[in-house]
Amino acid sequence: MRRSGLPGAFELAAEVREALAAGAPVVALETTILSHGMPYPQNVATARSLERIVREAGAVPATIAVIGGRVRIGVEDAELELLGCASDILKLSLADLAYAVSTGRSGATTVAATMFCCARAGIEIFATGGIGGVHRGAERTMDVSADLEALARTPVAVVCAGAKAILDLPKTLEVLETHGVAVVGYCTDEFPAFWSRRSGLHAPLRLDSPAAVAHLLRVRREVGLQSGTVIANPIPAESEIPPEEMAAFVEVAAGEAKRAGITGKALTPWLLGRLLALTSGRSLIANIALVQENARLAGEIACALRVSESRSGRGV
Ligand code: PSU
Ligand code: MN
Repeated sequence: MRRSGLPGAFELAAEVREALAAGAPVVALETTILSHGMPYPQNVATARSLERIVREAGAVPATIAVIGGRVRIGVEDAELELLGCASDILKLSLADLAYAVSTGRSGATTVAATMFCCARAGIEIFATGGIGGVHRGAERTMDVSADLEALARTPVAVVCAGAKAILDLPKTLEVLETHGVAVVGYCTDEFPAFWSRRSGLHAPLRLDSPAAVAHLLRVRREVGLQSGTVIANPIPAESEIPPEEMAAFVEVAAGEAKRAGITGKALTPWLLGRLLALTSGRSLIANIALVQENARLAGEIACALRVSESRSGRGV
């Protein structure tokens, strides 16, 4: 991946720049989950814990956001706080990233925008909660997350807990397959459904160790595939909300959203907020547990990738 010629709007934190230059493992973290996916102050505490977990795994965290029109690859601790509680933080997907830069605004990056920034900066692995996908009723609304478009054309690996059950998961998997995205169940044959370990849907591929995932990523790069990889890591069993139970809550929230006319980029945050209330906070506890687990696995994969590279004599 090229790192040279990083656009002027981009700013790498010193630690991230040094790690990338030395070929040390780096894991990117997105910020929409922080600004628009969880309430304050748990969101900021979670964002901090993710950086700590990535470090404990032996990698350097790079939390990505736009601050005052600058695309920051690695933000300051005080900026995590700002992203977590300021009311004017934009939700930035591919359509809005350059707008935030051109107007000098601050915004949190979605999976799609974070992947784009990773590719520009030369970061190969990033951890999040769940990817966006095809929304229920998309045959009417055409609401398909730009995350799928980014996965189609960005060679970055996204470690997630599958896709949220608020989406149409079968259609989401179909679109990923159409676009040549490698979807890997991590230690599972089933595609996980975010708050639940099971979805009833088969995971297209399966791998069982960070080393095996790292090897796949290396081969994908070597053969020149330009699409992304989804590493679907099920939520830890002790934190999950069983699928049957979650389905009832999702049904209620989705019905309410439809009646309230919530559409577009407001829909995902709105549904997450409603589910928080409907589950009496359980959805948030589950969300925090799964994203922490994903940060840990992403750190391990990033380290394994470096080991496999130095063994092959490729280095960076
Ligand atoms: N996962 C979460 N909370 C979130 C999201 C994912 O646990 O808030 C965000 C991600 O940033 C993802 C975005 O990219 O939701 C998808 O939004 P949309 O469906 O509008 O593309
Ligand atoms: Mn959408």
